[in-house]
Amino acid sequence: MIKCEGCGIPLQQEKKDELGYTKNMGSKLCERCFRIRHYGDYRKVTKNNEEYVKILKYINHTKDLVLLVVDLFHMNENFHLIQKELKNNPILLVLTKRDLLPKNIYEEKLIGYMKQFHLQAVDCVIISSTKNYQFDLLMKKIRQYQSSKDVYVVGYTNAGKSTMMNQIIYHYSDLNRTLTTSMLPSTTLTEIKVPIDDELTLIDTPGILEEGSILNQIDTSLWKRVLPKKEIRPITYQVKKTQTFLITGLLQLECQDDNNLTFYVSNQLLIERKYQASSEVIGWERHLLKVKGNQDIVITGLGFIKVMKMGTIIVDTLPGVNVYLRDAFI
Ligand SMILES: Nc1nc2c(ncn2[C@@H]2O[C@H](COP(=O)(O)OP(=O)(O)OP(=O)(O)O)[C@@H](O)[C@H]2O)c(=O)[nH]1
Ligand SMILES: [Mg+2]
Repeated sequence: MIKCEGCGIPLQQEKKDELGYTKNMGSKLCERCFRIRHYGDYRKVTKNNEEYVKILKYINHTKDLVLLVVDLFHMNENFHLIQKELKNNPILLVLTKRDLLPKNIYEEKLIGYMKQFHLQAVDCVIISSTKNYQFDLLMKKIRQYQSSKDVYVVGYTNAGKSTMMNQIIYHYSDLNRTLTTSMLPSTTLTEIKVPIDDELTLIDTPGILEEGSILNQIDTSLWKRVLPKKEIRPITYQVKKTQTFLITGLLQLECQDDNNLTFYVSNQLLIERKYQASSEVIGWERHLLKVKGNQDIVITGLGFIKVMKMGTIIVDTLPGVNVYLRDAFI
């Protein structure tokens, strides 16, 4: 069986509308990967997490080292599934997309933040694939902790697993291939084994789906503005009495007390301030939040807003989007 080099799906020539279709079996890529790479033409694939559980169970049985890749900006804090299924594997935590967070943040603080999840990781490393940051350290740690040749790469969809693997392929192997990456969920479709050298084979996996992300509710044309590509410039507002902040089409936030808010969202989004209370938006969902202070309001897929003081905040956003409070990350 010949597999697509980009996403791992078996190639086929019979069914044009199904995954794996290629006009030419000599080509190394399926049509979907070809179109993502050359035209930025995203074809969404809907996968379910049952398939993913099967993969995790298999990985658990191997007892091999797992690189758990976590996106520092869109951190999904639900690690239950991974913790439950990967009890037998040593886990090396890889916090990626460091380039998106402001430079002046202490990395020890980010690593310390992860402790609350009790992931029992053997170690942790912070990287940026787009800036090729700390890859020598990552490779050193992989070689230090690997228990066999095989090392699995797991995490949520869009975390940056395949992009990280491409950097490793480019800088640490003699291979001339790249995995398909994109801002769309479920880019990688099956496990992809990549022999880096005689001692190391990395195995990329499809990402676990993220429920409650705002990205699931908006058109892919808007994704480019919602997903930051470069370092986020946080924007801070001093709030006196009730004020409302608007990000058109995505979010409305009413702060009812004197407070200090810092928005960590893509700088391609415009934040408007109004010196008045908000009114409910038809068709949106309203979240009433009692903030203790020094907490973040996370809007999954969009970013987070750090709230310094105690107070009441109302968030209106698209239905089905996960909105929650956490201890301040930064
Ligand atoms: N700024 C920044 N973007 C990154 C980095 N790593 C990955 N990305 C972007 O994140 C998006 C997702 O990357 P992928 O490598 O396709 O993610 P994945 O984890 O393989 O996703 P699935 O295959 O769907 O599970 C792409 O738009 C990448 O360009 C990074 O270090 N910094
Ligand atoms: Mg991938």
